[in-house]
Amino acid sequence: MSTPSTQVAIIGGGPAGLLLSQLLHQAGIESVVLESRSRAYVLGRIRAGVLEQGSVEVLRAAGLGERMDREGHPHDGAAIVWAGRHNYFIDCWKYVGKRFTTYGQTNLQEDLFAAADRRNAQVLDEALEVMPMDVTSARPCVTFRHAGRSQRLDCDFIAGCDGYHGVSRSVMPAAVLKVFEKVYPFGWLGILSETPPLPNLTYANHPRGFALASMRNPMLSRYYVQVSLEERIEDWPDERFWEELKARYPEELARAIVTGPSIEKSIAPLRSFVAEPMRHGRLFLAGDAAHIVPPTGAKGLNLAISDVYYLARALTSYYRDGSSTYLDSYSAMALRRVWGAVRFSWWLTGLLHRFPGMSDFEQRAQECELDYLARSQHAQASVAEQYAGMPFE
Ligand code: FAS
Ligand code: PHB
Repeated sequence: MSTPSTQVAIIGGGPAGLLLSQLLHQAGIESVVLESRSRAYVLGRIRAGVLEQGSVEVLRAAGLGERMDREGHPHDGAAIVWAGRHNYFIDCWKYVGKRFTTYGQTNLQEDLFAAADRRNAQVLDEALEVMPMDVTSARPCVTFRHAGRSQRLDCDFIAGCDGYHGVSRSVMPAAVLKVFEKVYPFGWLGILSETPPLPNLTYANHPRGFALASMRNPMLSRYYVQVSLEERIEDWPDERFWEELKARYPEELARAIVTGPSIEKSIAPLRSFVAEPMRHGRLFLAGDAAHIVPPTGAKGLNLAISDVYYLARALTSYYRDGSSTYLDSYSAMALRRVWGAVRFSWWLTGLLHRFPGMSDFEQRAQECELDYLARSQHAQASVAEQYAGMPFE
């Protein structure tokens, strides 16, 4: 039997991998997605909730807008409360004429799977021991085990969409790959509850720690509180979570928080991570395989979407016009946007969280910066344009 081949082998069936497969299909380019987990496992991960306007436009153009437009909720901006009294609004609509949409990553993943099924896409679940090979040659391939058999997939290009713990980065030589990393001394304890959310996404800076009120739909709320890395889920019964969350919001907002049983509860560590370059030969990294941001700026999923938008455009230009211009500029172009989001997420995390060992002076300085943001239209415009998402190149 001849070795199966495709034009683009995609490692990872999360949002980056499946969206890339969808965009390539629209351009008439064949791909095969190799995902190590089951579909149920991928759908069971509760993650992002905010889509920038640029991401919404990419998803609509990819034919993924129908349910998102029906069930997603547009927002002019997000609120920040601090020192128990102020309320400052990151007004994206006022300053940059853009809205963001709250729409859970789980819903997007379901939509991506449904679109893949409609087009009979080649998505191999539970593909194990996936390994990109010969990525600097003209005929790379991917080896893997599936259905008990060792297999090889020949291809023109490999897209490493396999997330932070994936395999793709590992085939880049140490002399080529440079990583930048910062680990934060706290995590986010997040819950989902079938309760009506607050009207606005609301970030809280409080001496007890950061908190965030978000939503998935009018009857599904998503809340987070900053916790130390030593915390364990079993030490956080719902009652303790709700009490701590309310303690971090001003009285009138705390009273408005509707509590209820959690249907999901998890602790996520926070890190900033960037791998450069995002290309090695015919291997291209996209999404969390290349970068991780603390979720404070709601950038992780949006960066995965912008990477994939750039990579799909580059591959389309190569196959349609025979041009390698976008392929050759992919890494530098994607990294410009990545570093902009990484810096903004780092800055907003520093502004809103209580760092262990932080002095009263530093807490006051944080609150002073928030007071400045609340007073300065110029500062507000800068935060709004970064939160809304910078334009694609
Ligand atoms: P993903 O990690 O989603 O997908 C990679 C896929 O590759 C996975 O399905 C994995 O199973 C598969 N894979 C891994 N190794 C493989 C291998 N060797 N072979 C084959 N397949 C392999 N972002 C936000 O914007 N807001 C948030 O609130 C937010 N919360 C988050 C909470 C958590 C706990 C985590 C981990 C991330 C969160 N993120 C958030 C970021 C998240 O949404 C990512 O940015 C997004 O999932 C990126 O998508 P992918 O790049 O596709 O990576
Ligand atoms: C979420 O809804 O999960 C969410 C919203 C905003 C963030 C992070 C997470 O900054």
